[in-house]
Amino acid sequence: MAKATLTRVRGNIVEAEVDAVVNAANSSLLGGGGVDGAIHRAGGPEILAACRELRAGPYAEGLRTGRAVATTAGRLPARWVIHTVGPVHGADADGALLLASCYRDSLRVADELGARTVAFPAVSAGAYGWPLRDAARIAVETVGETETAVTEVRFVLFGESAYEAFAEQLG
Ligand code: AR6
Repeated sequence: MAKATLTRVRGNIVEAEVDAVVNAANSSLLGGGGVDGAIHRAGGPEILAACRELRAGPYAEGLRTGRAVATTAGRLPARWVIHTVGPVHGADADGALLLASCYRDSLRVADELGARTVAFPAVSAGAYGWPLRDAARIAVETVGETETAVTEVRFVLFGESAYEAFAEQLG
């Protein structure tokens, strides 16, 4: 095990040519807006079908905040989607720990899959209201200190301000 190389690009995560893309999902695993909506739209119905199977089986209660689980990536260029549930900003005293856990658990799942390249969005920094600068700091610090067989973690940022926030953390 080693540490991944961290990179960042502007763009739409559904287009990322990586082994696995991470989805900023919600605990229902049944879709939503933002990254989640874009992934299901571009990846097609196979992803939702796989999520429904998870809900019918081991994830009957949904996916807990801070945890991650993988499905097929359907028609996306990636092989897998790793769904993780970020914390809603301000909803939990240990929200920062939960946000760090999203990155750590997603990398654990990536290692189980044998994924070597993984694209992350800025989890929790959209609908869930996490301030971008802090979201970027937690993302970069956590990935930077996690032992993994993943060789590249690519942060795929939609807006200019998200890109700048990650650029500042990555130096
Ligand atoms: N590619 C890359 N980044 C994106 C994309 C995209 N296609 N679309 C949005 N972003 P969000 P959250 C950025 O709201 O805060 C959903 O409804 C966005 O600008 O997707 O974790 C889920 O179902 C922001 O910087 O995720 C949940 O209910 C970041 O990605 C809830 O939203 C995350 O924004 C999760 O909220």
